[in-house]
Amino acid sequence: MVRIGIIGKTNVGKTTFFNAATLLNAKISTYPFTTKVPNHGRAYVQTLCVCKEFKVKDNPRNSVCVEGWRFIPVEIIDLPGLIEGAHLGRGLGNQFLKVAMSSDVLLHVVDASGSIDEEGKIVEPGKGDPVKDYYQVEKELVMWFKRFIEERRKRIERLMESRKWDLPTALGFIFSGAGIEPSIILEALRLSNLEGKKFSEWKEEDLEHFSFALRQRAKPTLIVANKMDLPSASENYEKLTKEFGERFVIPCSADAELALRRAEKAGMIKYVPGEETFKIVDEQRLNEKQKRALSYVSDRVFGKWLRTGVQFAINFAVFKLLRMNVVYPVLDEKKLSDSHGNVLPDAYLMPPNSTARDLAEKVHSDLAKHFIYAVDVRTGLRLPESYVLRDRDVIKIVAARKK
Ligand SMILES: Nc1nc2c(ncn2[C@@H]2O[C@H](COP(=O)(O)OP(=O)(O)OP(=O)(O)O)[C@@H](O)[C@H]2O)c(=O)[nH]1
Ligand SMILES: [Mg+2]
Repeated sequence: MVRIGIIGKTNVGKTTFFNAATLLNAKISTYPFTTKVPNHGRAYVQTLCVCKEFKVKDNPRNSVCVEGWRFIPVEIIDLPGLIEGAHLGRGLGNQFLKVAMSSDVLLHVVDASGSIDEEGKIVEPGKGDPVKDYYQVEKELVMWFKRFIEERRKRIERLMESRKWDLPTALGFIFSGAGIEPSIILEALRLSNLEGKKFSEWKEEDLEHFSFALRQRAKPTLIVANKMDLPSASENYEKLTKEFGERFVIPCSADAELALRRAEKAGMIKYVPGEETFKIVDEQRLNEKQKRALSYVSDRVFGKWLRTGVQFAINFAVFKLLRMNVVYPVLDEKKLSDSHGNVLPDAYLMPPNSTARDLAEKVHSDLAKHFIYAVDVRTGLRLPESYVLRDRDVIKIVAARKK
């Protein structure tokens, strides 16, 4: 399953984002370091389902379809807040940096309203500096990589000597727990101009440059500018987009999304996460406080930023940063069903350049073993096992019957 890690300083709203995305009740508060251990949960990435195009009523099994939107599960991890020195074990230490590094993609949440100071304590909105906060946390991540290699220098050298491995292979082995492939390591070596340099001769600054490059290449990251409902956030949002580019900064109000999902769960409103509107089911059933809260969300979030940003950030991370494609395997190409008659039962997230064979492998290893060919259900064309899957493909896999 795709794994998304939520990182950032303390009190920026990581747990609020996590709760909104998963609708769990992990502890939220204005005290610094409320979250003490990582919370794991299930969130969903949203894509336009193919059911409308095929004009069928689907019965999803591994995912959910709400009004033509397919929601596919992903794992999301809420981490304790990071502070300066975290890589050395300061604050809650570095044990959870390892958890962050096991994610495929990171959401770096910052407090765009500037309501936290350098230590993460709540201050008057506008006083804090989210650009500075971002760099502080980033530095910790780079230092974590550096320290991780530093502590394993001898081991890396031994691996290269005894197994006759080149450096990318040895480092790939060391970083296999973090899911970093040798090809990424090679890219980082090139980026830091260290491709030709002997590892045993690396200086401190070489290690630093390489760690910086590896951090950039290994874990694609989206900046979530949170607390956009507060007035002081607009100015900081501009600063953030100027510094990091508009594309990679998502305006967000995690608090608003949490309120909407709770209201939806209680049957007060109709709201599909990711949509740019919500509807009150029955005005009479709301008390004054609830009315005020919903109108706050309407004015301060939807009116200004179109959406709360929670679902958008998850979608962007999975589809734009990881470039995942959604593929629907079926057994019966006429009914678009599995063997039990479930229509469009599964939607899989497939990494870029995955093939028909990779899909077979994902469905069942037997299907891959006895693979004969695949069929593009839209066109009826036969596809070889090397066919590169595209987004929204509906695929039937034909395998030899087991003897
Ligand atoms: N106005 C506003 N406040 C928010 C938003 N999101 C979170 N908050 C508030 O920010 C404070 C901190 O939220 P948490 O979700 O506990 O923050 P955290 O980043 O998980 O903090 P730690 O676990 O201590 O690292 C709480 O008072 C939240 O209600 C938002 O979108 N808008
Ligand atoms: Mg928290």
